[in-house]
Amino acid sequence: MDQTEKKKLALTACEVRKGIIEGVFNAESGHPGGSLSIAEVLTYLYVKELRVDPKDPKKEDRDRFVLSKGHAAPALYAILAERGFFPKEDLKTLRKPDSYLQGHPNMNYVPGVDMSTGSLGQGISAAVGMALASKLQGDPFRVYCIVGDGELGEGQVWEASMFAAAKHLNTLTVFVDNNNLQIDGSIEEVNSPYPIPEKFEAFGFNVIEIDGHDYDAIEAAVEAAKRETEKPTAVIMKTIKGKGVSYMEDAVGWHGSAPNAEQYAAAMEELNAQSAALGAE
Ligand SMILES: Cc1ncc(C[n+]2csc(CCOP(=O)(O)OP(=O)(O)O)c2C)c(N)n1
Ligand SMILES: [Mg+2]
Repeated sequence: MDQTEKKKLALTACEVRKGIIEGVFNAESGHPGGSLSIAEVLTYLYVKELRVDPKDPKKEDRDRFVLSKGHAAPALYAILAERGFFPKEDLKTLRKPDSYLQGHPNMNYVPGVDMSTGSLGQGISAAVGMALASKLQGDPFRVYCIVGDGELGEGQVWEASMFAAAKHLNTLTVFVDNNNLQIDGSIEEVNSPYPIPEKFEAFGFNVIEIDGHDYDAIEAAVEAAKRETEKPTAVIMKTIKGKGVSYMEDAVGWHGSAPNAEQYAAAMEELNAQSAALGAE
């Protein structure tokens, strides 16, 4: 990927991060940490890869995306707004009683959302069903799904994975956001899913390990998954929870709490500085 393209993606990821902070600050609640850790992969998918049309969000042969870790909705809303599915201004209505942008994504109200999620473990099962539907129709679309590393503690993830491999669902790519933290501690302390790559391999997946903040690595993984003809692909992404807002990085306390006014100002200042360093006006 050339430097100009990388810069463009990085600028978009900065906008996604600002959208996340804007949302949770105005809501006075929500999940900034696990939203910030997936800004790069979401940006890559929605800017470069997914065949989706904001003017026709339910187009039948569109690629599907399922945010299985549904609490990271602020990140999904921010990239959907960037991509033109709805106005960016609406990000400030996150979690307000009359808003369509609730704390977890609802496919019935939010343009661009393919699956309602929030109960961990269920999204990947829906994604597997979509990939099976695609296969039965001769593979007209691909399916992408993001699961959390804490979410791997849900047995349903492994039932879905076993089935995906058994049915040779090669159009399915599952990204694991391995930020090493879950709701109230490190994933090792709470209920360790390690070693993650070996588990997906044992379940019959094509497994790729990457730095989840590196666009070249994300691109290479997505392309390798598209070349795979037999197996579903699991991309295990090493990431930093809270990435981009220094005081939130790798800090478990920012899983599910909102910044106050002072913290909000500091976060926006930092993100604006990142955009400026990339050459934004
Ligand atoms: C079935 C279910 N159990 C519990 C929760 C509450 N919960 C929300 S987020 C979370 C931790 C998830 O950790 P992880 O998957 O690592 O997410 P990330 O670090 O990416 O935020 C939990 C337990 C839930 N949403 N669904
Ligand atoms: Mg996690």
